[in-house]
Amino acid sequence: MLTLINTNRMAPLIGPIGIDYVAASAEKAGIDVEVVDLGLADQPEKAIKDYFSNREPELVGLSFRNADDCFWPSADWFVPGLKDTIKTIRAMTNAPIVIGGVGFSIFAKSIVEYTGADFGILGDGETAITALIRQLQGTRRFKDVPGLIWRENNRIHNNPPSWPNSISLGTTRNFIDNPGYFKRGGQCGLETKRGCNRHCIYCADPLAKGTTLRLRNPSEVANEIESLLSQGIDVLHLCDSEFNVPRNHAYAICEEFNRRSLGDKVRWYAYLSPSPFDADLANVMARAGCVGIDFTGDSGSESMLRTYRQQHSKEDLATAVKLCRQNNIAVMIDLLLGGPGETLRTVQETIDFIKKIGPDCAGAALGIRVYPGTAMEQIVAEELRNPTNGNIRRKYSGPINLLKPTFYISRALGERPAELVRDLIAGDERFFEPAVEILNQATECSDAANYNYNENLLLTQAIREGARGAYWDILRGLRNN
Ligand code: B12
Repeated sequence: MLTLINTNRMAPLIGPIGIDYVAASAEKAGIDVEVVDLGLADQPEKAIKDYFSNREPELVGLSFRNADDCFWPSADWFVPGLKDTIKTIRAMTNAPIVIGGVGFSIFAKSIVEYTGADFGILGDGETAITALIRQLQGTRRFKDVPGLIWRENNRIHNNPPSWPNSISLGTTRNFIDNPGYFKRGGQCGLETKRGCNRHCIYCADPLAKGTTLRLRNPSEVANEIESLLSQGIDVLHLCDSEFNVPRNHAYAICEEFNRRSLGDKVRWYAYLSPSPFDADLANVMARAGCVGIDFTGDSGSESMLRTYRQQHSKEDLATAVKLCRQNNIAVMIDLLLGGPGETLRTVQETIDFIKKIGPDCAGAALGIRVYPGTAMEQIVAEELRNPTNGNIRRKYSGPINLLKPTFYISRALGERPAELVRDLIAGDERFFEPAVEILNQATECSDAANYNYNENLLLTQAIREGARGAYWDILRGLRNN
């Protein structure tokens, strides 16, 4: 038997859809699966102890979604909590422990090392988990399990993950309590594809999800929506890195939704790149039920867009906003301020530009979380050779350790970059402002301009009172009241 444990308790709660997919795949392979959901448990430690007091699984799988909250100056780090959870489980069972999940996959080997877990699976879990169980039951040829991190002779080995050309996932979505999550989280998720073939300098998605685009059959995706609808879930957030990459797949998905008139029954949100995005795509998305798009805008300065290796231009952003307006789609632009080469002038240019093109809201995130294996890591390594480098922000001391939340904010923005950005925003309520850093502590931000969803009490309360939708859209509604 396989026991899968969800470790993500961040409120508002997000359903652990990775567990739904992995569990469905293991069950299809003939493995008994049980799920322990710490996200829904009042007392997680007690839930673990109660469960293992009368169960002895062959393998315990932990799903680890967020390694940290990726938000400066909060910089909340969850890896030590994962280590504690593993300690609690170890005290109750001798079963081997494997960790998976997107947060895990970014740092796979380091997290296995740090937590003392037996195994980890980098990337897709569906086929890998079955392969691992079969090896545990048989010849223990661990090198045959795709993406497996494993220990032998006091060394930790890591197998290359497999990123198959296409993926087929379970559509019944009945291993986790999706209705419970819908009630507490405001929206549920699903994927139409995996992987991202772009090269943005800061992004961890290619590491955790692979660079090969793996598409799902549109009819399978629509079946999944119908399963969720039958559970009473009619507000969704797609979990693709960028829904419109590739554009024609997004179009085909929407056509299938339209063929089944799903647009009349569900409202959904998605992350998109500002390019490729055209009138036909905007129109087919709106008809298919899309009510809100969060664009990876990054910047309104052409030079910063090139630095980030984005493929879109400022004009693409302006067009994207216009097309959303024409199709009644709420539009959010996510900014990433403070990257290499950012100055007061480029920030000013960005904020002025966003004000001019007028999205419904814009997230003014300040500070780039530096991930190992990205181009940002190389830039930081290069810059650290200069002893006067002042671009790194972190809450820990000692050598730079990218497993811990480590951020980059261009020192050209001065000692108080958040204040500078807030001054430029000048109270424009469409912006979610960066939090101010006070004496190395984050301010308690409890207003609707707080765009960190980590333990966001205002959001949690709004959802409890019936709000549904993407978090930015719920917060936008609160600000407009
Ligand atoms: C969509 C999304 C959101 C949506 C979620 C909407 C929804 N209804 O689900 C919203 C906007 C709400 C959101 C919020 C946040 N997000 Co987010 N989000 C994503 C995104 C794009 C997809 C996540 C997803 O569901 N993927 C699909 C599922 C199926 O994949 P999966 O969970 O990885 O599972 C697979 C494998 O990992 C593995 N697996 C999973 N579990 C297990 C267990 C075992 C045992 C095994 C073997 C395998 C395994 O198999 C699964 C199937 O192949 C990812 C980036 C990405 N491309 O993944 C970021 C991402 C996960 N988010 C991230 C962050 C930081 C956050 C926030 C903390 C931001 C904030 N400060 O507010 C919050 C956290 C919210 C919460 N309560 O947890 C980061 C985490 C980075 C990190 N440092 O760890 C990511 C990676 C983005 C990034 N690159 O920065 N997010």
